[in-house]
Amino acid sequence: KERPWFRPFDASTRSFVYGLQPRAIQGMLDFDYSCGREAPSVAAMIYPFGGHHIQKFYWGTKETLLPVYTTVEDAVKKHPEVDVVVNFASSRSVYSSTLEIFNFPQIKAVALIAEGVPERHAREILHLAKAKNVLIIGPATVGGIKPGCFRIGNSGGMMDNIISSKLYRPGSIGYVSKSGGMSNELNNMLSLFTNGTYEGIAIGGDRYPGSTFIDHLLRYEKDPDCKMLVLLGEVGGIEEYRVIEAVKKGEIRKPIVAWAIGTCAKMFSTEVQFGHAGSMANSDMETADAKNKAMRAAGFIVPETFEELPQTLKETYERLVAERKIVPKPERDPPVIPMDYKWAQELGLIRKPAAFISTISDERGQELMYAGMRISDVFRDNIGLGGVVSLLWFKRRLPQWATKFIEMVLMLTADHGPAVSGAMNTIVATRAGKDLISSLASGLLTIGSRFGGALDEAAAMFSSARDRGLTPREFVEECRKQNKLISGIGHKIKSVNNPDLRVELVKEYVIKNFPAHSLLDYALAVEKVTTSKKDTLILNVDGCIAVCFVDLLRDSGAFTPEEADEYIKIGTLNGLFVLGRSIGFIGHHLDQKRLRAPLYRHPADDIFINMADISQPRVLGKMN
Ligand code: Q5B
Repeated sequence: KERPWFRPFDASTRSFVYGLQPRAIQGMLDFDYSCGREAPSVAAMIYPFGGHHIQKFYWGTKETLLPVYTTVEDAVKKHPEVDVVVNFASSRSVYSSTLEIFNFPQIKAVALIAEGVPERHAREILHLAKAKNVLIIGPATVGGIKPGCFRIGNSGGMMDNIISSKLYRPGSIGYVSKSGGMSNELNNMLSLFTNGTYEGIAIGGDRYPGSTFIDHLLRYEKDPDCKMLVLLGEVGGIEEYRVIEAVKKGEIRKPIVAWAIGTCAKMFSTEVQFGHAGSMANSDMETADAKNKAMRAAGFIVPETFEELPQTLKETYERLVAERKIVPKPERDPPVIPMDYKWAQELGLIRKPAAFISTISDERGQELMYAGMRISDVFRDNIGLGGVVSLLWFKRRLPQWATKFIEMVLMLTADHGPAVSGAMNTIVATRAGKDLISSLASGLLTIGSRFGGALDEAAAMFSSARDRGLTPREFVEECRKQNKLISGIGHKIKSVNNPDLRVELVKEYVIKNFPAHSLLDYALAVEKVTTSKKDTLILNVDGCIAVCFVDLLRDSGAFTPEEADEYIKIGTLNGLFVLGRSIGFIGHHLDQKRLRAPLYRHPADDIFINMADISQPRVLGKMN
């Protein structure tokens, strides 16, 4: 239904918000809910980028969805009931977006929030709005508020302010000011000294606002539900004089309390520019003092000082009540508005156990931290990849001989040719058309107790045997009796006569640099026993790295015995092979891509296919 011209907003007003402003929209919806509105005042958002989609908001304790359209045309087609746009477009795009909005006659009011709109654009918008009979509020404003009905964007401040200023229900006083901040002051004053705000508009502080004091005061004058007017003017401009004219002509008859801010300007020896673009007196009549004097002379109710404004409001209101022009309604209890979880948390009102605990890194501060070490210090101290692994895996800085050992392991295990199981799978996956991550994952998933993933078990088996006081021979015997292969022993192609030089390098480094290497010595004694049976049963690369790492954990002085045991138990050591070999798997993937290698199909003659053991196909259930 059509609203009367003097009442552009009521409890059924529906609006579009131009721009992605989830916080402001949530604020509008919370206000609506507090007013007891049936439907949210925001019907949709308009945002030219990112395509049509929907966004989720709270409606009280429940959730609701709002569509996002890319054009005003689409939004208008879908929502013929909407007649207000809250335009959050920036100063750069507010002109073009407002012109786009003007193409649709169903839009009767537009609030322009942007600051710094070029005056030429503001004047053109103003001119076009007049021609099209569209009410413009702003630019450079929070907008305004109609208690119990409609809130423009962030007007009225946070929800606790809305509730304490009783903006969830209408009062009887209509005000107009320039500043959004002062509007909040007025809302507060009116809630304390009168029955509250009926409607409040902040026209914005620019020199060419889309609507001025007089436009809104004439509306309030006509609106039978608005009983008393307040004008909060300021130094600069002559808009207050247009209101004086209207009062003089009898166009405004309702009692009007007024004050022009900026009376302190006379205390300065030079002309003062206050916060707003238009708040500077260019002539004597534009000073706040001159305006207050002229308004008083015209019959406005003007206090002597701003501090007296609350008392003046109170007296005027009480007179209207006494004259039965205002009949205060019984107060209703303020609505309970569910508080946003984040906000309640910021206020320290609620607590919740965290679902996750993390103790190794933190990116929330100014600088990324690895186990308490700034990333800039990681580079300043040149701790290398081994140092980073020691921070992120062990949450401590290990001595250089240990970090160098970690780097050595990563370099040694980086690759062992294309024929090993993991590289093969990476290559086959790549040739089947898989991407880098899938091909790498295919290779990594091949790492197991026989291939590359024997470190953890080797560490556990060798240290347990040694800790239990078994001689190497007893250990080998025990495994044989249990029919158990010794993890870390044996290799497909390496042997005593064809030694694995990687293992030789590790041994050499450890013997030279580690403070102690008792488990390595024990493993080498075990190797002597196993290779005496078969020369391929050498201490392999997995086994050698594993026992040396146990020596590192136990004898570096950096770990307690309990910590050392825990790292073995929780499966840390296979991580070394996984990390190192990822380098090689990625290399194989890139290699195959570069070679444009086609799909691989294994030759069938290389597979012995035998179904001879299946005499008859098995039939499950009854056959007709
Ligand atoms: N026998 C590695 O097997 C391999 C024995 C054993 C006691 C053992 C095997 C094994 C434990 C797991 C392990 C890591 C499968 C290997 C790696 C990374 C790599 C790979 C690359 C790279 C080799 C022959 C005879 C049998 C067996 C006996 C074998 N292993 N006895 N303890 N551990 N090791 N994996 O050669 O009496 O004849 O029946 O599982 O440490 O993965 O380069 O390729 O960098 O990528 O096929 O180096 O040793 O030997 O299974 O035919 O056994 O020796 O019981 O005895 P083979 P099999 P018998 S490093």
